[in-house]
Amino acid sequence: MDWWKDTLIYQIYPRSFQDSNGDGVGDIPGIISRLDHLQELGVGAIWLSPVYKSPNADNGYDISDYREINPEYGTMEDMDRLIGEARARGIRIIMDLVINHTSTDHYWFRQSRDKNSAYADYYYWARGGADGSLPNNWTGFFGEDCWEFDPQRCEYYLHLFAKTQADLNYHNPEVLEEVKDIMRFWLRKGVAGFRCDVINILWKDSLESSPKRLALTGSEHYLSLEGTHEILRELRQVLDEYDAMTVGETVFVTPRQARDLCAPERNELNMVFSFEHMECDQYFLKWFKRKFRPKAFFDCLTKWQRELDWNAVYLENHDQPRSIPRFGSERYWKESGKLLAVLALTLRGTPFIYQGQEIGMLDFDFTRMRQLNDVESKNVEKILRRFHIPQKLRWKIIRRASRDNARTPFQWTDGPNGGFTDGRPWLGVNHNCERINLAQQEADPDSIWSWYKALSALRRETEVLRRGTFEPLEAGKQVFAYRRASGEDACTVVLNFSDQPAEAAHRGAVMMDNYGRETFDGRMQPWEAVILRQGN
Ligand code: TEU
Ligand code: CA
Repeated sequence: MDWWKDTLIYQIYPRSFQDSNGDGVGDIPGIISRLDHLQELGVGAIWLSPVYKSPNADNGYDISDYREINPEYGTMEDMDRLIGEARARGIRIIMDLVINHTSTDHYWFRQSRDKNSAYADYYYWARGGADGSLPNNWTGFFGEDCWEFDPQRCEYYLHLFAKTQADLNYHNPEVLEEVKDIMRFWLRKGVAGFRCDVINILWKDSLESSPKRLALTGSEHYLSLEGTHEILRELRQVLDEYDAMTVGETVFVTPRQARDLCAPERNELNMVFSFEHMECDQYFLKWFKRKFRPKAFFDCLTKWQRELDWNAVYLENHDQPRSIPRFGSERYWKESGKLLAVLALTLRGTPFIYQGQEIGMLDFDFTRMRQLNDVESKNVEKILRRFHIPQKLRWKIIRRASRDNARTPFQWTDGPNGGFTDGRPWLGVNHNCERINLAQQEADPDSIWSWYKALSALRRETEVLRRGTFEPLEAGKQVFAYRRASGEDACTVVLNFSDQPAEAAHRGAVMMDNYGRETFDGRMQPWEAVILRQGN
């Protein structure tokens, strides 16, 4: 029960983790060959970004068959072997469940193009206006119209993401039954649960136009509605047959909505990925970056820590730029990488580490749009062009916020392509792999990797760091301090988010300090992070 509360979860983006056959694309045999790396880190579960059959318009988030493995990644035998090999190392597998939409290549969608087929109502189909207008005025997540005309059916279908990601219609009860079958299929194979993609937007209450004219027009018709809660409670029954866990990716949730989605007594999700702390460096949309303000970040984290009893804790994933240049400092790469590790592993909740975070990987070093792959970045660049934004500014915007920042291949060695592939990588390897790579950090007891290992071990051995309460102590311009307590036991964490030294009011015996300090008198170096036994 609640095994996921004591576990460190590691996210793998399979395309970029490890290639095993020289085709430049990461694959399942590649993952198997690196399981020892994860075991050393003390990972208890892997969240695998989608490996299902997919035409890859959105790198697997557009699924064309939920019961098949994308041949680029391997076979179902490889997948079964991965589950077994991971289990042998005490590592569970969590699959990505993408059920808001399917690829338009999916059999259901192809059938759905025929109004008389059994699949006719699997998606949201609607007629446009007589004047040639779209069925409604909603806008999509990837910056384009969210309706596409299908010449065969002579109607439009709804797609809140890319054109080839058609939204499933949960008003049709058969869709939910299909999803339950898919879940059983994977649970029977021995997976431990699911990360549920954009799970709080499943239920659309109507397709009416919206009077709001902001970005995401129409979202009041699908964000965290009661219909979604009902679906989640039904899915929970399947999950309970297998004691499985779920973490929901929930866009635009407030703490209150998050609580309704994951309060244990409501039997929906176990935890959610919320986004608010990822928005401290933007105005309204992620494309409009502002300077990172540590204080706003601390306050936001504190709010979420207090309002939810338990939640997923993350600083990186495949949709977000890397955390060091964003919340830390490239100048103090190692120090701030270690500080962010402390933050991620000592807040209350289940920590999710994204591949490469444990060696301090940085954003891509591309110089041209052509080097990018992500559908979202390409769409947005097109829009910026349409608005006559000059090339230099377009590039600046894309470069800072593109999802490809975190999708460059894992840097294993300082060799060709960072040891990721013998062939031509599907997305460029960062040239800094000469400096930032696992092999080098394995040999260095003072590396970010060694620090992650030590922290992970400390967390495993220290109950209060896993299960203790969270009490905020200080959230200033640069210092963030909090206490974790449980019965007689307590730890205090003090973090200096700055290139400048700081003074903190906390004292205590040092458990870990990224400057190797053994006693702590409150004076802090740039990006110093310290965990104190007891303390206040
Ligand atoms: O992401 C949902 C989502 O809304 C954002 O995180 C999105 O990726 C983007 O950053 C908005 O600017 C999930 C997946 O994590 C993402 O990779 C998929 O592309 C998306 O759903 C569609 O399945
Ligand atoms: Ca491969």
